[in-house]
Amino acid sequence: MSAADKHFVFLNTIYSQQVAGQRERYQQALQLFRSLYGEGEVHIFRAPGRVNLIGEHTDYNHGFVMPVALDRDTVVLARARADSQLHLSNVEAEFEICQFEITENIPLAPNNHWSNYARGVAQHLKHRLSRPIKGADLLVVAEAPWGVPRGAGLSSSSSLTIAIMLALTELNGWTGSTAEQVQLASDAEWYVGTRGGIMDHYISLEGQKNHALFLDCRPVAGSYQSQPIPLSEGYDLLIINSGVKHQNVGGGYNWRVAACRAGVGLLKAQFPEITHLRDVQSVPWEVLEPHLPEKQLVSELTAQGTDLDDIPTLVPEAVLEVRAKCRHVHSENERVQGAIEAMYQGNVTRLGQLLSAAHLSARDDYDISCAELELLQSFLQKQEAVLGSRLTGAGWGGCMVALSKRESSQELARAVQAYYHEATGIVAETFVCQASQGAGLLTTLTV
Ligand code: NG1
Repeated sequence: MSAADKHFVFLNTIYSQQVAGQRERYQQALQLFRSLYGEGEVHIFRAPGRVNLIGEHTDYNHGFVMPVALDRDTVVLARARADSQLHLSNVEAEFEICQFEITENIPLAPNNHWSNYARGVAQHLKHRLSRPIKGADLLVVAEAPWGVPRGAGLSSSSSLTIAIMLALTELNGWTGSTAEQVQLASDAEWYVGTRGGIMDHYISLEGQKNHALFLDCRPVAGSYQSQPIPLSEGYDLLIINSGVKHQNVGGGYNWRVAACRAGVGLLKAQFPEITHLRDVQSVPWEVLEPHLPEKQLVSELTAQGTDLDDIPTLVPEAVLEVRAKCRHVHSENERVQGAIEAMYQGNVTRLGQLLSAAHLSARDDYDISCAELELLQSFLQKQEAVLGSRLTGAGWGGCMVALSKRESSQELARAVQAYYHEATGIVAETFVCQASQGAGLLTTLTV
């Protein structure tokens, strides 16, 4: 083994395939770091994206999810600075270099600038430190084909947020529990504008090789319960990217968060103690339904006491589909519980059925599908090799996940690509999910 190879032994543990390509990726990044920031010590951090097997839009309702960490990731090279500036570069030229001072109140950069994730992390870390913060020189490495595809429902934003958070917290000697780290990252994404949940940050930190993670998103005594569940032998999770990009900073996502909160507000008349939809999970849906209107105006909901003030883009004249949105959350939590049972029993047929049922609920009740995803779903549902399939992630584009027989996955990938290209003119990226380990500091070396 050469001296250079010794630095990269961690690659064999993390990546199951194309290790030589990964080595080249890391080496090129180190060279670029040196040319941007000069010689010296460099820490390398990595945070994976995720595919969510089942449990969509349940996390911010304190419900159940079942994500898998991917081997597609964001890598951040970092060095502490003597001042409190953050200098941010990216291996991809489209992301412009920028720098800012880390204060308690960092202004958002306009037009959804990519640096906002770093700004969010830096500001919220500053709030947590009782001493002056150290700035950093950072280089972000998340280019295709190794990075998490962006806007594809695979949590590219959270993998970026987590990798930057690990860098800044390590350089500043801040050690938090997993729940505290998750909270910091989640606060950072709220700063950017998504009123999201904690699933993506948790799985990015806690993912395990060859496993999905069942996660209960309700905090108990300041931490979360999770359980790794082995992925079924002989079956693959095939990911198909529709190429239709989505963004959560805006109406679609946040209005659904609002509809769920409205449901909680209305159910409080019968169940005064509840704070999230999860708190009525054990109540049969038939009992809940009569208390939830099909549609209600935001102005009426706020007049009745539901707090929706912090939801970006929500206007008083907006109409929220409260009943259908709550029904999805309630039924999806049941499906996740069914999926755990099916996985433990090795009942892939049942697991597949639950995935397909989750898609219908996401499409009809949560209304987060789109024409391109429906084309993919109708094709996948007809394939003998597919046990079940669904849209994954926030929706409105992004990816499908199909549970497929391993011996047929490659053929299926080619067939779905050909069909989709013929129908839409879009070349869909497809890949088999390699469940990877969670985020961390990989190594420290000198360039
Ligand atoms: P994606 O798919 O990466 O946009 C978003 C939220 C999750 C979760 C899912 C839907 C963030 C950072 N991510 O993920 O928390 O709510 O949608 O299940 O808010």
